[in-house]
Amino acid sequence: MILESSVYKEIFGPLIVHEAQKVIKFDTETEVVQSSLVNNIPREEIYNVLKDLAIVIPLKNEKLHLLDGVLKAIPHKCPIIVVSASQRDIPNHYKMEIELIKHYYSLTHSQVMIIHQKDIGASEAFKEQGYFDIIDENDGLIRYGKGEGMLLGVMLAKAIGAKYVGFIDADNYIPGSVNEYVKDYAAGILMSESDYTMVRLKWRHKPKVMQRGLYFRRRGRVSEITNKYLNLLVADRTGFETDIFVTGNAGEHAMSMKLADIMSFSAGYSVETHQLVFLLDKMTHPNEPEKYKDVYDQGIEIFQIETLNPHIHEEKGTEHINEMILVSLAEIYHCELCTDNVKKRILDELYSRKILNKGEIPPKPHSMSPIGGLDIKKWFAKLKKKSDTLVTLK
Ligand SMILES: Nc1nc2c(ncn2[C@@H]2O[C@H](COP(=O)(O)OP(=O)(O)O)[C@@H](O)[C@H]2O)c(=O)[nH]1
Ligand SMILES: [Mg+2]
Repeated sequence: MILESSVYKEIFGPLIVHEAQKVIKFDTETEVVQSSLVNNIPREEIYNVLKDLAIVIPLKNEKLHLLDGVLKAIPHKCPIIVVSASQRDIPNHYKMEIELIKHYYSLTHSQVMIIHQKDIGASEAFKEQGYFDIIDENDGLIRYGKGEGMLLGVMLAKAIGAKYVGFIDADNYIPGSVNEYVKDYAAGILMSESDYTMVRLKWRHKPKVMQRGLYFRRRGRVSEITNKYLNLLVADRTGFETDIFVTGNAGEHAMSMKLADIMSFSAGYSVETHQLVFLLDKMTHPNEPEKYKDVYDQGIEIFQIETLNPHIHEEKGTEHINEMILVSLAEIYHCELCTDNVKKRILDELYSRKILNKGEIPPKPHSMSPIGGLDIKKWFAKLKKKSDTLVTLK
């Protein structure tokens, strides 16, 4: 794959944030490309990474056709982990997902596991380790929420020995784009000089159906706003305006397990913004710097890759968009780095969009502490022993 070279980057403490890099040529071999403007990452190297890159698919009542396309597009060597929050009463959507996955496995023999987010064993395994951040007080099981599903997926990826974990949403209409996303993750991982790596994707276009045909939008409604305030958060602290962050809501992203171990996840839909806010907040001013010596020595590299494919996913309506804006801005509003000036501007944004009434402030997001300290072997053994929904096919 030929990507634009990373020419510009900004450094905040141990964070090295690379400017967006476009995919120039999707599939290349090992030939030398004579240009300092681009970076060639040969197909062979990308394929070598795939077996260590587990793909987590968070899934909630999506169309089965879309899940089918996503599964079939993920490269064969990547272990797949589906974390489902789909309904189990009539009609039992989870049962249909299992049927689909079994059929997929019988045709491909591609390693795959599926678990329901309300799995009894999964909650027992967390509780045994004293980890309650993910537990729902009402039923004692794991809470619903995208962030919670992702965290469960990370634990399963770690349990099966994956070195990297990437996330792909289940509601994607273009299987070919899914195939690209996984390889973009691998390319980012290969570009990194640190063991602490994150690769976030920025889609090139998001097509909309208009009266005169398809219109290829460059920006999404939510991400445009989130990115603006993320950049403002940094600018207000450093005194230098920036537009470095372009992936504040990147649902499609991957990270090394070493980074996942020290990463906090947030509840629900704010999870992607939370990751960046958490890294800015906690890593630029860590409470226990000695704990993060290796992180400081190596740095945390954040790549933002602009995909070749357009992104077409399920449209979930204005209410969902407003919810995303609210929870993403709430992450920025409540972080330690946020200044009074940025807080005021966030409130103005939310009031003018009528997402909040005047005088209200965004609810404080719920965050879940890093999982690096948990005993993964014990966790997995407990989960398997008590599980009532896990299906593993390999
Ligand atoms: N496991 C799990 N997945 C979820 C949950 N909520 C949403 N998802 C999935 O997360 C992905 C992204 O959610 P989506 O509603 O499409 O939001 P958006 O694309 O970020 O606007 C989709 O595949 C959803 O099915 C949840 O509570 N648990
Ligand atoms: Mg979606």
